Amino acid sequence: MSEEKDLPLTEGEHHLATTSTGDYTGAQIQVLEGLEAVRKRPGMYIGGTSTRGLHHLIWEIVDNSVDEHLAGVCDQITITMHADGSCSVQDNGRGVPVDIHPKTGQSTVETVYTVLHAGGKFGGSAYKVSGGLHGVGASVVNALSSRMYVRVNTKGGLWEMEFGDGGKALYDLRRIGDSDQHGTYVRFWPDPSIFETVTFDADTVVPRIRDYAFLNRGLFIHFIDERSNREHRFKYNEGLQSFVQYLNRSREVLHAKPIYLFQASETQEVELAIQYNDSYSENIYSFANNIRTGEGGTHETGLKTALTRVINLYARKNKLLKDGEDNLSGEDIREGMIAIISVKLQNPQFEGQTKSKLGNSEVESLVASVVSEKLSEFLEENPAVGKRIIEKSVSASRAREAARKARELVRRKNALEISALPGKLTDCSSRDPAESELFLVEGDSAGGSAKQGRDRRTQAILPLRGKIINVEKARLDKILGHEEVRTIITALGTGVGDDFDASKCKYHKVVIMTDADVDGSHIRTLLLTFFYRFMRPLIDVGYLYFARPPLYMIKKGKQQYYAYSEEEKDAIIDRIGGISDKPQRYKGLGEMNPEQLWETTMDPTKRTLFKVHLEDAMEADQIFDVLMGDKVPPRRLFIEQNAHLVENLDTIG
Ligand code: 1YM
Repeated sequence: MSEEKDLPLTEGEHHLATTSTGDYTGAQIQVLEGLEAVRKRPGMYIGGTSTRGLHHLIWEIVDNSVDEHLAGVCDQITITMHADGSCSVQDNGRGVPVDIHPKTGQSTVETVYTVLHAGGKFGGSAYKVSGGLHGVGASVVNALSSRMYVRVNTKGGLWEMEFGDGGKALYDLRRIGDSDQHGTYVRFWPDPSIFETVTFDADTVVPRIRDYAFLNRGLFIHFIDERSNREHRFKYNEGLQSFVQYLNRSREVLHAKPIYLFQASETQEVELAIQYNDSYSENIYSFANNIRTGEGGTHETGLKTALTRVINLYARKNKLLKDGEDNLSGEDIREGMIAIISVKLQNPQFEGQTKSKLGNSEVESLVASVVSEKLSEFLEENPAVGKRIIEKSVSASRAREAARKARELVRRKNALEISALPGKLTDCSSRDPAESELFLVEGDSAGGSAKQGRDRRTQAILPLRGKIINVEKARLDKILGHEEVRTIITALGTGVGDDFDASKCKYHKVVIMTDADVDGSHIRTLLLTFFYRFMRPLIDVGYLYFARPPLYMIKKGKQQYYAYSEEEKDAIIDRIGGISDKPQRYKGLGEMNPEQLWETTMDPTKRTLFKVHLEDAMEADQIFDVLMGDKVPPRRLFIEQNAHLVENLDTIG
């Protein structure tokens, strides 16, 4: 890929590393300015300084190791969270080059970790494919770390180099021994003056590591959390086949063996796995060069077009669709389908609002032709599977017609009720969606407190009684028969499913406010699943939030303190020098009076809201299947693994 042009040094300049007097050279000054820019505006490089941004650091480093795997020269990665708060990543790739870089006059190692570059690797490369956005992040991680240590095994030697204080080299790269190994080890200590928190969270990291292992078959990834002695090893020789089976693990599948297609050439790869289950939802997970493309793109389009064509052709040919009958629609064919498509290309183009949509036009026809050819083959060889898929599609098509009528009915009813607001909604007075907020509140008593405590102008309250319907188990027509769900749809004013229109949303913040207990998290999961399945654009545009109610109120004398986590509670008690009584633990939102609820959870100047991201919703969808699916073993396993998170296990049934 790209060469020295990417370096922010002008053509033909030659810099010496240091002058004999130890003054800074021009090159060093540029380097320091570059890293300083990262420290000034971390958000531009890693998206933010919250816990999300913090974890981003890990992926920036891991991506370089994964790139080595893509180049075919690395099959092991170890990621360790150390007891001192640092994180290290080790691979058995070629090792970052240790020679002097012609442009900077410094070692390539130093250059990689201190020079910001725009994209692509330096120094030419033997890459078949690469993340495209990747390989640029090592210096960013260094800039945002208070310390970084790099060790490289290459060319018969063992080398090390260290940086401190936001990326400043502490010494030149030095050879410290001989070695017959090859690989790179990087350990970094995130800078606490940059990040809101510097505590890595294993639960955030592990699912993503698992995804990496699924997407890169044969790659062994070892995760170690030294703080809790937790350890995971991932390696999937079957790649996406294993991935789709994993995603379906708590569902009844229509065919045991996934449909699996793979085609690779020198410069590109298409890998696809499909497995149908007995649910009514459609899930396509797409990736380009290991990056999740949540907004879809040309690979998804190619897949959908070819799938619809092949299935219809097959159905006609085998008389599963009669002559007078209409073709099956794409949606009907995709009901109950989980598909994972992963493409690897030389120059992926990422587009869209969140740069998560694949734009390369040539990929559409590539994927379509792979699917057409290989799927037809598969169906010829597995007629029983073909028959099942088509039967399911036919029944989906009938149900869709019924749902259309039901929706129509809901719409007409609304019109008749003079845009009647649902009875339980206490609306805000503002009609400006940009400043209006809707709180979905668990339970009537909390709803009551919220109504009294709220800002009447901008905050609307909708209390939800009991649990909302299990949307996984029902098609849209059934779901619309459920009052709690209809109320939400009417309140938002957006329509639902195919009719959903985010631009009609009356509130630009829809805040899910549930208790901090097992029931609360269950209701939250149900709601998230509903939004994920039937109002996904609401998540895409960033209108969906969680409130964060406190877990404890701590009283000392006349002073009151609120704690939002166990650690915070302990810290407060420490700070105020102990307490006389046991701190009060809130059992639920309903225990808070209106003032307390306002000041801890609703007041825009004090509260914390979490924006729901697509991954959260996807995860909820998964957790939900595990909790509610037909299969017992995964549910038991989940409960056992998460027992430490919940207080009262009985409630999950
Ligand atoms: C724990 C993190 O960074 N591994 C790593 C990085 C590189 C190479 C190998 C590598 C790349 C190339 C040639 C190439 C990088 N090299 C560069 C640069 N692990 C980790 N492993 N030889 C080795 O791209 O051609 C940047 S990253 F620019 F120096 F080539």
